[in-house]
Amino acid sequence: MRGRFITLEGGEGAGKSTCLAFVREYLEQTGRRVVMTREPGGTELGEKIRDLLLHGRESMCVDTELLLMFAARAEHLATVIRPSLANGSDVLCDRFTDATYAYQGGGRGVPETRIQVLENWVQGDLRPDLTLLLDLPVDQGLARAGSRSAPDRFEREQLDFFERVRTSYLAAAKREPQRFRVIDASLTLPAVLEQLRNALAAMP
Ligand code: T5A
Repeated sequence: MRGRFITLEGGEGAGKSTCLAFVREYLEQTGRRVVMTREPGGTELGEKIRDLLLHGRESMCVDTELLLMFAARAEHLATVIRPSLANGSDVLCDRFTDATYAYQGGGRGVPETRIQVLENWVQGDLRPDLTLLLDLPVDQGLARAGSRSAPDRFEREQLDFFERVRTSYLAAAKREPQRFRVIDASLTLPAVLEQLRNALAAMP
């Protein structure tokens, strides 16, 4: 039986790292095998691309950024995601194509139709079975993220960029309510984990 493809999304500092560990543990306790991975990255080549995208010193045009996201994704799908799903493992992925729609689409202004072409090309008909969207006001997320190490290329963006990212994520969740679960990530950690538990328990 094919595994389930579960993605975690959200703006900066939404608490994904904290929540991923919880989701993994929950799934394993219900007897599932779990492959936890992330985007951009998840493969040796993908991690090199991630480094260019997050920490590259050269400026980068928007199309280059978009294509690098999908180049890393193609490798990730071919060598990690598809084989793991095929052998029955659940794949738990820290960000996926919804992040491209939110950051390159909403944030950078790339037309959705252009992203759709790449999505269909690279993924075929593969889409996540469940997407957990950690939502919180931008200023709150940035305050949480700000207490960490030096900001990467995305974290150095301005407030309005992150507002567009959030708007884009929420619009996607509204368009596909059967796939998305919006989690109020502004609450305390126990309250966030409770929402995640409910979303996972309702999963077929
Ligand atoms: N990107 C990615 C694109 O532009 N396009 C794409 O297609 C893809 C796939 C890297 C960047 O790439 C971009 C988006 C990103 O900018 P990333 O590594 O996932 O992606 O980047 P971050 O969003 O920066 O992820 P982080 O792991 O760094 O942040 P988290 O996981 O959201 O936040 P986390 O868990 O470290 O929490 C932040 C702080 O808040 C606290 C935590 O303890 C921590 O200190 N916290 C809470 N505090 C109070 N209450 C709670 N409920 C809390 N939950 C967590």
